[in-house]
Amino acid sequence: MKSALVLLASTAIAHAHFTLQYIWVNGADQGHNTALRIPPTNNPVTSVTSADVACNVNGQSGASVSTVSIPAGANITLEWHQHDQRTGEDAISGGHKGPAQVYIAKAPSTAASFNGQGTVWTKIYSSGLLNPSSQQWATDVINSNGGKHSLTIPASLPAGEYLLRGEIIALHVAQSSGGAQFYIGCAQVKITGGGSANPPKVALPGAYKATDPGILVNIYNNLQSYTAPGGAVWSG
Ligand SMILES: *[C@@H]1O[C@H](CO)[C@@H](O)[C@H](O)[C@H]1NC(C)=O
Ligand SMILES: [Cu+2]
Repeated sequence: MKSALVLLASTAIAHAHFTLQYIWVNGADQGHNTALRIPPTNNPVTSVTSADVACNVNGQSGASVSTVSIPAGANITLEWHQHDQRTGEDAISGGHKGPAQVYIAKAPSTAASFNGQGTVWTKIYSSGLLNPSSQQWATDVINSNGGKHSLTIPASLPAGEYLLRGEIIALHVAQSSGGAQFYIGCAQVKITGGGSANPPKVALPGAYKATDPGILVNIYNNLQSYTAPGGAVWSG
């Protein structure tokens, strides 16, 4: 009995991955999995050249997924968890350290029919190594905040339907090529109001290389600075 429990516990640790499970709009929780393209498992993507880098496994369409309305300039919160719902366990297991980033891509027509492929993604949020002396990462703050982190949708973003892509990169085994773990979740959103900006865009896959200093990196060697992959944040 005891050894079975130990085995169960170690299995849980080995699979302590996570997914994006909730989106909040101006402080209002939209509900579990609402407007989100749900991957089949909580496993990370590890190949930066895979089409799954855009919106995770099975993430190229969302015909049965709703699209949530968001006013431009709104405060959005993304909430991540290891397992379904808010179980009370750590949202992200403590060993998973790294940056959180958010990108947005305008759909040619509906968000539900958009595959997110091509040079379509604008980075609107990035948080990485926050305190080198304590080695505090964005993931540590998200974990202590119940899996949540917030950002502003730029007010000048044009109205229309978009994919909003949250990403957390876990770097605990990133000292080996292919070791970085990309946790990705896409929400289908409809931006209302907005402006006429034409923000810079990158392709995902495309913008990330396996050898980028933010992807192939040893975080256990008193790292003093960290450059997340995908270029600069555009804030409108
Ligand atoms: C955004 O909303 C979250 C959750 O309601 C809140 O904690 C945070 O302070 C807000 N951020 C801004 C910039 O208003
Ligand atoms: Cu994991």
